[in-house]
Amino acid sequence: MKVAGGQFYWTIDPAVLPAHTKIRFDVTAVDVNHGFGIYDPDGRLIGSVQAMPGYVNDLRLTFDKVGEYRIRCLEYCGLSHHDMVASFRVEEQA
Ligand SMILES: [Cu+2]
Repeated sequence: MKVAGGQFYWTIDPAVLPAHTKIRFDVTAVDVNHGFGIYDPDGRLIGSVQAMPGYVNDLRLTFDKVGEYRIRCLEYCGLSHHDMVASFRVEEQA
């Protein structure tokens, strides 16, 4: 899964991930440091890693709950920091 943080958005690809499978997030930033934080469908923070320009940091997680996961920025990065919200879905594999 490729992740990039920028002022003030996240780009993530793909937007749907398979459940019960180890996922590697390759996380970078296009401008300043951001904090990539993942919240599960119950709103619990389940993982985070720094998003830094010029670096790719990886985070490996396995999702056992299907549903909508939210991404928030955990590092203050400017005026619209709070708008850095994105999401992806976890689904059972066919
Ligand atoms: Cu931020």
